[in-house]
Amino acid sequence: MKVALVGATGMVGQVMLKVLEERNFPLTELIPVASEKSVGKVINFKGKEYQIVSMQTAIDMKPEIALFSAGGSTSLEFAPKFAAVGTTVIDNSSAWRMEADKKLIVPEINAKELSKEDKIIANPNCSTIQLVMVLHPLNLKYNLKRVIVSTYQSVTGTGKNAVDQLNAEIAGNSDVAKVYPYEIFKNALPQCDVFSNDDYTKEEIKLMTEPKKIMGDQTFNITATAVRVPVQGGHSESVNIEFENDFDLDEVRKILSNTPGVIVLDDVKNSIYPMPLYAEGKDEVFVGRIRKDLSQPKTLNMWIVADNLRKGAATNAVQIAEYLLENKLV
Ligand code: 2RA
Repeated sequence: MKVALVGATGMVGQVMLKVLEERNFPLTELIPVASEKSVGKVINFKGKEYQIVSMQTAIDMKPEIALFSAGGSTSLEFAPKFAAVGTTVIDNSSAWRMEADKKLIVPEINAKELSKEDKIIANPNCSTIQLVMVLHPLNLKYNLKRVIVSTYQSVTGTGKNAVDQLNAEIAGNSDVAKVYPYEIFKNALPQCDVFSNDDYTKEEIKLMTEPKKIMGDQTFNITATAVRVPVQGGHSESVNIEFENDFDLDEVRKILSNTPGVIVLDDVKNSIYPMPLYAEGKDEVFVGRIRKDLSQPKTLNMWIVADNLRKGAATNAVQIAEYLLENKLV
């Protein structure tokens, strides 16, 4: 099993290497791909050295799977070229997510949609993945009517340069390349990605469109506000959910506790709730502060936290690859 890793030197690429090793993914050959300036450099995977190669070299090697985390334009140009030689691409960018003929997959929810014919598979946006992991089981039981999500997103979602900006500002060094329009330390920026239609950011539009596709349900309404905060461990989300049907809080907690990949941390008397500092490096989606919305019936508030580089990106992509393998789709 040859696996290409496109974007091997990026933050998500590095986490994918870690996850592939942790989960003992049965690859026989790793083909790391990065920008031309990195070609020839060596990366270490499971104690073995692999040379970074060019995109064309990787395509010519015809890997069974190509894990992409290299941005939308690179994926638009090269994913079809891998697919043309028979490679199945799992792409972390937003390039293919909303294409009608491309699958947008969170394995715990809709992996069964996958077939041998799917040669370019989209990994959802990180803040979407952690949201739908919680919305899906509750939707099945109580029928979603409307969702309001406000996110508090880690700087790791923007990349290494953003982490460097935050750390430099914490150290009092303002003479650092600015990724954001403002200082991020001691601040909260109500802008994740660029502004787009109707004064929503692209991040908010992803949160308002991807969940319906993944869950196969266009019947509920969703609105989002995405905020960048000076945090590194993961994304947090405050979520208000109105259902068509009434619910019982204990039953909600039980449903979520029994959902693979979700951990309920909800004991406010002892200040037990999810936090990015403790979610970092873990693959689960943590949910807490589960409580009735006292302002209206059939409505719930909750707090959802996950490491955006792991379940929000690398782990979800590797889980898709595992599903393809287990079901002989590659
Ligand atoms: C972010 N979800 O957090 C986006 C892309 N990783 O910036």
